[in-house]
Formats: sequence, structure tokens, C-alpha cells
Amino acid sequence: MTHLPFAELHLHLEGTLEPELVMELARRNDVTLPYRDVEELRAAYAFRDLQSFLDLYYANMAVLRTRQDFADMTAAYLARAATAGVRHAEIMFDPQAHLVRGVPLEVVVEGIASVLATSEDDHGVSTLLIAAFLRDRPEDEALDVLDRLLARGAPIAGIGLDSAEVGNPPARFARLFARAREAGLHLVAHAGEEGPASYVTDALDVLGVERIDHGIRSLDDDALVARLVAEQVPMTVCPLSNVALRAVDTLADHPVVEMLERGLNVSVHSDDPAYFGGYLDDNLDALGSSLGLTREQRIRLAENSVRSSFLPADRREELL
Ligand code: ES4
Ligand code: ZN
Repeated sequence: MTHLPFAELHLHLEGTLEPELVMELARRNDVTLPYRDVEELRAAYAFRDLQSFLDLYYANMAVLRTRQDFADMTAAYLARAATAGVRHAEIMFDPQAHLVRGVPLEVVVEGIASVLATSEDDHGVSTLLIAAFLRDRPEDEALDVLDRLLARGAPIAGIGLDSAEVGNPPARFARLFARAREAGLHLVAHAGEEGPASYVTDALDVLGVERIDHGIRSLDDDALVARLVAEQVPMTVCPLSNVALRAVDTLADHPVVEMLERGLNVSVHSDDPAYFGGYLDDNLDALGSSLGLTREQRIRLAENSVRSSFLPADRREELL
């Protein structure tokens, strides 16, 4: 099957940890999990909301201990992404989630970066790395981690903001984003996933982000929608994620086609594919069967993904 060239712009690397790899790494590292086998682990993948997912997502990270673990997770993702039609991936990782478990920053960054370095040759997938900061932890901790990443010359192209959204508004991270901007990094943030439309406005105006991750709650505010259309703000929407976390009732109710039709610059991505039922191709296929995505809409989603990326013009041209 041939695929349109897509850029994957909303992907949490730790969210690609498939149950089989969780169990394999648990064995390799002698980590005890509260599951006897892959089936028992899989049975835990039923979520009520974002927080119930995050609890499992962070718990499963206990199996990631060594450079090799991070490298294996990264390699498994890239091989799968290539089969999904992904030709470029801007990959988020959560440095704080590993630091708080005692895994040194260099283990995480070197493990991931060692595999990204050859991804274009190995899989035909170009990559950029985005350090995502946890909005349910203090800004001072994030500032310290950002400084350490910059001091060691970590190969990051940008920063993001993720984890539990409601009650943790963007404005709490104004200094973090100002510092990242001064360092020449790209800026993205999750906003309007479970949180209100006002968080989308604040991510744009207070943090100065170039892209909104999710943003579906923007549809509650017509004036905001008009602005997002006028400015063609990229919005990285993740349909299977929204259904799995019950931000949207069913795929048939998903607003992504309405968003396209209203002229928003949306593209479709996979978020945490091991947890939410699939990769980029699975998201597109699911939309195809539930919303009857047309060939034109699929092409538009592919083009939007490439034009919303942080790729230089020459590589972008290759993909468009
Ligand atoms: C996430 Cl779906 C989602 N939302 C917010 N933060 C996250 N981290 C990993 N997946
Ligand atoms: Zn996300």
C-alpha cells in the first residue's frame, strides 16, 4: 500500500512503549510490575480521562532504565512509523518523568539521540526532538532541566508542555517559554485537550507557541476559531487519543473534519499510540471508516502536517 507523506508532529515517545516491550524491559531490568503478562497489562488500558491514562503512562516508565532501553523504544517507534507513511517525526519526550525516578538526563537523551541520528538512513524518517515539560510540576524544576539540556548541548529543536492540563494553565510557564525562545528553540504546548479554550489563547499570547497540541476545545469559542483560522495556527489533533480519554464520545463525533471545513490548519497525529489504539495510519483509517474522510481531506491533512512542521524549506519541498 502506498502512503501520502506525513509529518508526525504530536507523539510522546514514552507513549510508544507497547505492552510487549514493557514486559520485555521489565524482565531485562528486573523491575516488578503488577501484571503477570501482556494480557493483564493490556486489560489496564481502559481510561476514564487524561489523569487515569497518565497514571499508567508514568507507572510503565519504571521499566526504562538504561541507554539501551531508550534506544530500543526509539528504534521500535521509527520502524513502525515508517510503515505508517511517516516521513518526518517531531518527537516529544518527558525528561522530568525520568529524572524523578533517578534516571540521569544523559542516559535518556543519549539513548534516544543515538537512534535518531541514523533514522533518515535506516527508515527514511527525518526527526527532530522536543523536550516536553510537565505542567503538573513546578516551573522552577522545568527551568533547571531546560538549563541542563542546553548546557550539555542536547540535540533538542524545541520545547513542549504536557501532562495534567486542567488547573495547570499555560501562564504558569511564562518564564520557561521565554528562556527557551531566547535559546532559539521552537515552542509548542498542549492546550484545549481537556482544558478550556482560554488556555489556547494563553498558550499563544503568554507563551508565544507556534503550534497547539490538541486544541479541540477551541471550538467552544467562535472568536478564537476565527483567530486560529486567520493566523493559520497549526493544531495537532489526535482522534483516537480524544476518544480513548473521553474528550470526545466516539470517532463519529470527532470534530476534525469540521475543523478542516472551517479552515483551521489541522493535522492528524497519534499522541500515545501504544495506549490509544494505534499509529498515524490507524488514526487515518479509523477516521476513514467513521467519518468517511475523502481523498481530498486526506491529502489536506498530509499537506498540513508537512507545512506545520519545523523542517527547513528544502526537506519540506521533498515531502509536499
Ligand atoms: C499526553 Cl494525551 C496526553 N496529554 C497530555 N500529556 C500527555 N503526555 C503524554 N500523553
Ligand atoms: Zn499529547
